[in-house]
Amino acid sequence: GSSNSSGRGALVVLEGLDRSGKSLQCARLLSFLQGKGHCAEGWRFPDRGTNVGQMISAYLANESQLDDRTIHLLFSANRWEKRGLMESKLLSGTTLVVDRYSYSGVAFSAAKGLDIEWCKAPEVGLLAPDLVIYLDLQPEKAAERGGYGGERYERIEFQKKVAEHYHSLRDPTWKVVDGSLPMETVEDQLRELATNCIQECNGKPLTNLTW
Ligand code: Z5A
Ligand code: MG
Repeated sequence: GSSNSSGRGALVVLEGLDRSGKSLQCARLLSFLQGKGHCAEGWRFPDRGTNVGQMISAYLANESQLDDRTIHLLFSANRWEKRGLMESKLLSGTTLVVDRYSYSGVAFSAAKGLDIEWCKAPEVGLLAPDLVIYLDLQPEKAAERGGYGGERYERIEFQKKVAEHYHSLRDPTWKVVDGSLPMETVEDQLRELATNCIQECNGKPLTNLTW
């Protein structure tokens, strides 16, 4: 798309349980923004394209075993290795629509029983999102959608624990959208949230996650 008239791009993050509709809505939001002439890219974490990402991918597919803290730090390292590129894209005016971020990192590892403060620590200093959209969906309803695949965390009992941890991470700046609504309704809400965010973050400096 064309470059934004002035200022930096927005860091927009979608979070939510498995099957809550993140990937679908990221793709739809991205094409909406590009259609409106915004310079925007779709990103996702884990980014399976790097060496670290390939280790994560093998772990998720149950092709390798890693200690809980080790895989936690790899997920974090996968964001750190992309931090510089994210920053330069944002500063040059590109809006990033990101499918999962640090909140997934903390919620999933804490659901395994790791101390939540320990889980947050390696995320400190990564770029802070301008907007976090949480697609809220009951784990039972999520499980009804298309069925889980064979990846490591795709079990309902585990997803319930993840939901509890997401809940404790929520702060008043998060925009919670009912993920059980029809796709088009969710899509409309995301369009409005993202459009407002892009306008508002114009002129605001980029900040880091502090927790
Ligand atoms: N993980 C971690 O542990 N630590 C980290 O730091 C990070 C991630 C970043 C892989 O992530 C795993 O990594 C994930 C968290 C962990 N583990 N789990 N479980 P991933 O992003 O690669 O996971 P994914 O499998 O690609 O995506 P997903 O989360 O499972 O799904 P989604 O993207 O939220 O949903 P979707 O694919 O858009 O939609 C799912 C289905 O629902 C699909 O058939 C849609 O057509 C349907 N759908 C979507 N919206 C609706 C509505 N509104 N109504 C009805 N049906 C709908
Ligand atoms: Mg997805």
